[in-house]
Amino acid sequence: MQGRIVKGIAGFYYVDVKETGIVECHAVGKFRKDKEKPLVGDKVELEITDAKNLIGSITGILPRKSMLYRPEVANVSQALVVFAYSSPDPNLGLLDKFLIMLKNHNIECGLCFNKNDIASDKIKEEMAEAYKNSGAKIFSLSALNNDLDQIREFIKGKITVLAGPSGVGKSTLINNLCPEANMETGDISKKLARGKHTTRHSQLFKVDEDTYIMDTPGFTSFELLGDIDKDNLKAFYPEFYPYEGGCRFDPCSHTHEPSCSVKEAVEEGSISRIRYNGYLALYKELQDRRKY
Ligand SMILES: Nc1nc2c(ncn2[C@@H]2O[C@H](COP(=O)(O)OP(=O)(O)OP(=O)(O)O)[C@@H](O)[C@H]2O)c(=O)[nH]1
Ligand SMILES: [Mg+2]
Ligand SMILES: [Zn+2]
Repeated sequence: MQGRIVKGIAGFYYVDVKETGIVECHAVGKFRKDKEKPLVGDKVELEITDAKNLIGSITGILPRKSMLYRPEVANVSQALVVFAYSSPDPNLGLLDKFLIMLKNHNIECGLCFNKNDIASDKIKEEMAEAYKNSGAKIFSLSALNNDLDQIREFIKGKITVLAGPSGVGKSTLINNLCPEANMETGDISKKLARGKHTTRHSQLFKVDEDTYIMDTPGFTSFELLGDIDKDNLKAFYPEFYPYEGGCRFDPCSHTHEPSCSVKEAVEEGSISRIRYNGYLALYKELQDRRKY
């Protein structure tokens, strides 16, 4: 029998099995010995030991297709980066870092701007314009609405991890996609007062057969740029690709060099100035990063 681990707490794993529903499992000793640990997202072999109470044990882990370490989760196929148009205002430096980090892990990305019910047309247009060539599929919505067909389409048949800062509406979105999730949501000021995010551990929620979505408190900003170097930062900006090779200098960092085709494209309006300024800021951050 096979299933998908949707949650792991204190040595117990909760495995979603098509035929029976959730089975509570204890990983058997062999995993400890092999230094191999079942993870949320893993597809596993299991045996049911107590059919009445749906208790079983995991006997094997199927090969992983992908692996994320913070949060620790297996087989994520794509991410949905969630930011709000306002309340909280989007921190675009952080947003770009999420896109870069996910691309660096070879994870396909959607970018969801939430709270469009309280957003001005100006900010909606600005964000659509800035991110249209960023490589991410863009969504604009209100997680409070039930009109989430585009998102359902995007996540169908996949494991999607939600990433984004506190208070943008990730748990609200999950609750609407999957009412059984019943995630705690909340006012950001109350959360800040408590010094905690509402979401505390990683868990997969089933939206449909083979379709799971994961909320995570995981990603923190300081580790987001990890092993990325200032000289390969430009590779994370698909907007620049058509202009690569057109600069006077080769290589060109597109920051200060004369006759730079990327800078010219920004002047002409073919590359978003918001994205380009973000690139300059991150480039500087990487340049100034302390070397160990
Ligand atoms: N106006 C408006 N408010 C929203 C929308 N989506 C969520 N909210 C509100 O924003 C607040 C934060 O939402 P959560 O879903 O808890 O945010 P979160 O991203 O899960 O936050 P953490 O768990 O702290 O990371 C709640 O008060 C929600 O009701 C939306 O589309 N429009
Ligand atoms: Mg949450
Ligand atoms: Zn250049």
